[in-house]
Amino acid sequence: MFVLPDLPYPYNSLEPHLDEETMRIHHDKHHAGYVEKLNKALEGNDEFLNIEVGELLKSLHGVPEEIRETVKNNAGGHANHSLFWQIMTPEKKELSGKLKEAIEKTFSSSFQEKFMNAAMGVFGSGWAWLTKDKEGKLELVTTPNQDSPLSFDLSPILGVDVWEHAYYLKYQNKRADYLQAWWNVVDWEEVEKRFLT
Ligand code: MN3
Repeated sequence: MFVLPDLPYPYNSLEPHLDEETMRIHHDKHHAGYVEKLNKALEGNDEFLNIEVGELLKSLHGVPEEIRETVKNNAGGHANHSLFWQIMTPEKKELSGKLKEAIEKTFSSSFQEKFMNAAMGVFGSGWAWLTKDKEGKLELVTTPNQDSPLSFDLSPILGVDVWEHAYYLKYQNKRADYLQAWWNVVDWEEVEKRFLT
């Protein structure tokens, strides 16, 4: 069975950037819902309940067709949110080291602007990602709904949820304000760790 991971910090600890109520609903209702629906969809297909969610997303073609779309959406929701909680922190962390070098080499000095543009450009619900491929090459990608870069053989190392449920309570329709605030809670140490593994 897939299990909802605890938030690695208190619900209110990302304030004022991300508010407690949003974090509670987002984690306890939305993320929990993906996990619950994923387990339910896979009832009777136990071989898929005992693998990592990332492995499941890479092997969707093997999932019975009648549940494949439900599994894709909810496994994606589970994997995407599990990463999202991990790459945020209440402690201010700066981009540095090997990741900083790689980002500057790939995107020159305008990484943040390019990432923001990608996130602002997602029409409707979805995610913006910084990914690395098998050669370690960085790329900015966006996915609709709960699609995961893992399904395209890309490892997400940073991602931001631009579904309205991620920001509407505090920022209403102002996605740009949410994204601007979100940079303050990005855990660059964790992102670099993911880049180097
Ligand atoms: Mn979400």
